[in-house]
Amino acid sequence: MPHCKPRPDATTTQQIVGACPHDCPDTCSLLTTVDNGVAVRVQGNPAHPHTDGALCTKVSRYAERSYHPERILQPLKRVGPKGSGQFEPVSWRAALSDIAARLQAIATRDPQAILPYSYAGTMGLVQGESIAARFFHKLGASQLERTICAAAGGEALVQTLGGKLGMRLEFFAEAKLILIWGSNSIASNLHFWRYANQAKRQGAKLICIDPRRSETADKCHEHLALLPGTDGALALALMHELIRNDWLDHDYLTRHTLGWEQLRERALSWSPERAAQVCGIEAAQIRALARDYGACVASGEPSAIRMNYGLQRVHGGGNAVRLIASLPALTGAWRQRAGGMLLSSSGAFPVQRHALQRPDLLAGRTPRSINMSTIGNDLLRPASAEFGPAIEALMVYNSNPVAVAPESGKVVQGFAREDLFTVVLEHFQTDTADYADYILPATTQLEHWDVHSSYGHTDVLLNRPAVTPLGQTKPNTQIFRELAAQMGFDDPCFADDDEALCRMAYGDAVDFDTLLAQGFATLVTPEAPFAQGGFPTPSGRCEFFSQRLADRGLDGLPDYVPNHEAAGSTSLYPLAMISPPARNFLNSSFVNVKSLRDIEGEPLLEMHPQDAAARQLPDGATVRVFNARGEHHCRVHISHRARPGVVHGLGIWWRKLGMDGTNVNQLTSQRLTDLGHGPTFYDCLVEVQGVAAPHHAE
Ligand SMILES: Nc1nc2c(c(=O)[nH]1)N[C@H]1C(S)=C(S)[C@@H](COP(=O)(O)OP(=O)(O)OC[C@H]3O[C@@H](n4cnc5c(=O)[nH]c(N)nc54)[C@H](O)[C@@H]3O)O[C@H]1N2
Ligand SMILES: Nc1nc2c(c(=O)[nH]1)N[C@H]1C(S)=C(S)[C@@H](COP(=O)(O)OP(=O)(O)OC[C@H]3O[C@@H](n4cnc5c(=O)[nH]c(N)nc54)[C@H](O)[C@@H]3O)O[C@H]1N2
Ligand SMILES: [Mo]
Repeated sequence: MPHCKPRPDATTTQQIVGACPHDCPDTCSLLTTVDNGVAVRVQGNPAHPHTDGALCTKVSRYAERSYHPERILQPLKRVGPKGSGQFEPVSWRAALSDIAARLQAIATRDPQAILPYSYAGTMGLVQGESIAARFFHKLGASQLERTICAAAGGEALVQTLGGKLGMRLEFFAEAKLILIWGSNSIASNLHFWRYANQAKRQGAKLICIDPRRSETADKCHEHLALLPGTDGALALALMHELIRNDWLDHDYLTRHTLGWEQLRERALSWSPERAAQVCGIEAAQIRALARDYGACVASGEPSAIRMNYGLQRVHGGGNAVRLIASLPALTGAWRQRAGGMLLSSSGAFPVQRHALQRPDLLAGRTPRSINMSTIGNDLLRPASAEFGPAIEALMVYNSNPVAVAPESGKVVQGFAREDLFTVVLEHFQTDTADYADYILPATTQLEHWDVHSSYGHTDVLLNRPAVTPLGQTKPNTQIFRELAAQMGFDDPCFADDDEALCRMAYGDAVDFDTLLAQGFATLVTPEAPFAQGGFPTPSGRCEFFSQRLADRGLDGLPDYVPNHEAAGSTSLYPLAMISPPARNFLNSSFVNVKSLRDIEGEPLLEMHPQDAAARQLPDGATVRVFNARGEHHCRVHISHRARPGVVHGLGIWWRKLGMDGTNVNQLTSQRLTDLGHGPTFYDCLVEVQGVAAPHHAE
């Protein structure tokens, strides 16, 4: 731990402006107080309008995480059996030369047997996708299809609106109706909630659409607790009501949309009664929602939708997002800056990906792609003509797949392969690092340069290092630079330093001096992006009908696509389980920070009193949650946050910190979404039984 003695001498205290690196729509501007070379406090930057001087609980503990006594500060080499977590320290030189030799030997046979595995442990463009991407391009390694979070919804936005674009965050404050759809904003999009609350205080109505009665649902005027994966049916019934009552903007529909006649016909087959049956709610609730949404057409008041990725982690997630993203075009809500919808703003950022990642280093090779959401299956696949070589080496950074990827039973089996060579770049000995041959110690956001875009607002942020790297840690970029040198990759682009990479990320599109001076810069984007149409689709219209999808043999028109594992479809597993984020963790990050873990307590399964009574489960009972893929033990929490038939296993615990060395992903499946090849974490049926208390030996 840092020595935190108060230092009266003000000259030793500095404040450094940085950026929160986490996978969250908020991308906050951070102010780190550095006292004599030690970061003692991390706060929200009051000068950044969206951050407004406030951080979530977890990131306000960022210094505790960086100086954590269990932080990995030197390279480690495996000494015990795979997965046993036994390591010994090794020098950087020995580690890198052995890793390079092992990769080289595989690459000589077929570099596609090597797979990078990374996601958004840091969202930084430099530590996320610069030198590492160049390294794997030069090597000719397999490419990773990065689908684990937002692939279905992302593709749905592209096919419907033409890009990951939507309302500007700040204008939600002026809306008169806000539908918060598939999002627990208070837990996972706190800085949006601030604007929604402002709107609420000015008389706006807030409606939450979520199977779980979340903290956000508690604070909204209405809550529709539909069954998981039924949002498409709800959206179609809303359209049905908008059509029947003529709550439509005909001029907008004619000028700025494609496929209205066909969509209209489909929606007319979705009466509120039909949808109510599918969604497990009352038809009257659907009519009331349509009345609220449709009222804005006559009154001219702005209606806004904040979707989040929670609703697209099911089989029909892509189609559901296509339907919801279509709604503002029916009512013409896009005409106003406080109307329309937002799922992601990331498409607004002019990131110079080619310059950062240098795909030209592939030199004409076209390696295969492996979907990160099916890593369990793919690690167990033998070589074949269709698949190519078996995966022989895995380089993991910015991710904890053993905890976060679906169907952990298979993932663990794959990582445990004795013939798999695994290198993990990490801050901590995570569940994944336990299976590494080498763990390489990486810097945290307090110790390196980076530059960030956002998927919830439209500001670019710069992160300056606040302190020097702890112990022997190095930034991801530096680790891959040194590995490239060991492999004899001498292209000059491997020498680009991190500050140069930060400048390169946006080229001339963002003024770097502004970033250096204040830490953030706002993109110039239209206030109401689709007020006059101008959708960046092939037709220039909001595409209800997508020729691009039809050309792929898919339905060109969005529809309700039922879950792979629809509620009520089997008596063996009668409960639908969703596993949304816990408020004090960020995916599996922060689970090892004791002060935060203490708030979350232990892995819990929220269950409705009726479902608990049917199973004679008292509150706090230890239960076994199971299906054909596996079982997970945790404690049941009887709670009105759950509706009958749906249980919630809040995520994502480290397996080794859980009750029986598993987490909820022991139960989730590797089946994919309708669009984007995404995972279906919330499309998962289970049964729950009490576990007898452990027998005490006398
Ligand atoms: N505190 C915290 N913040 C986070 C994260 C975290 O782990 N912790 N994760 C971050 C990440 S990686 C992401 S991608 C973002 C967004 O991540 P999201 O997962 O979208 O996060 P939430 O906004 O919590 O939204 C999930 C909500 O969707 C609900 N939901 C589940 N299934 C359905 C469904 O079928 N239909 C509908 N309508 N709702 C459903 C859940 O009950 C939950 O309340 O949040 C980020 N922010
Ligand atoms: N059941 C269930 N599973 C889910 C989800 C769910 O809702 N339910 N959500 C899914 C979603 S939306 C997502 S986005 C994924 C998230 O999955 P991941 O992207 O794997 O996210 P984390 O679990 O936070 O793991 C990130 C790891 O990166 C490390 N890290 C952070 N910064 C750095 C760095 O600078 N360098 C290096 N080398 N390492 C770093 C952290 O220490 C951490 O262990 O999980 C998915 N899994
Ligand atoms: Mo995510």
